[in-house]
Amino acid sequence: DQEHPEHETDVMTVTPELKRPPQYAVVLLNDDYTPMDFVIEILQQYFGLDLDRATQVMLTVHYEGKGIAGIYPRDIAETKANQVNNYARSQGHPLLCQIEPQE
Ligand code: NFA
Repeated sequence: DQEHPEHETDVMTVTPELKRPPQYAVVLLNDDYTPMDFVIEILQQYFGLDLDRATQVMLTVHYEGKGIAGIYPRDIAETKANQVNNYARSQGHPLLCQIEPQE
């Protein structure tokens, strides 16, 4: 191992991936009809953002077309996206939530 010092580095880079599952971004998509206040409430209630951060993310979605509400393991990301889509539909809003694998 004197001749192969990269083996130590391999251990340090591989081990953390065993502890942390693949991460997925829960992404909100812009539309022309969902009220801004409704999106802010979603971000606070489902993703634990405070009012200032929820407002920032809502405005990013509004002006850039999409924005990340939170990052989670796949099962949690899927559940949150489904809950948001179901709740938005139940309130008569077209807001869409999707998940994207994180690089
Ligand atoms: N674009 C929506 C509006 O002008 C607001 C909105 C923001 C919708 C973020 C969806 C997501 N009322």
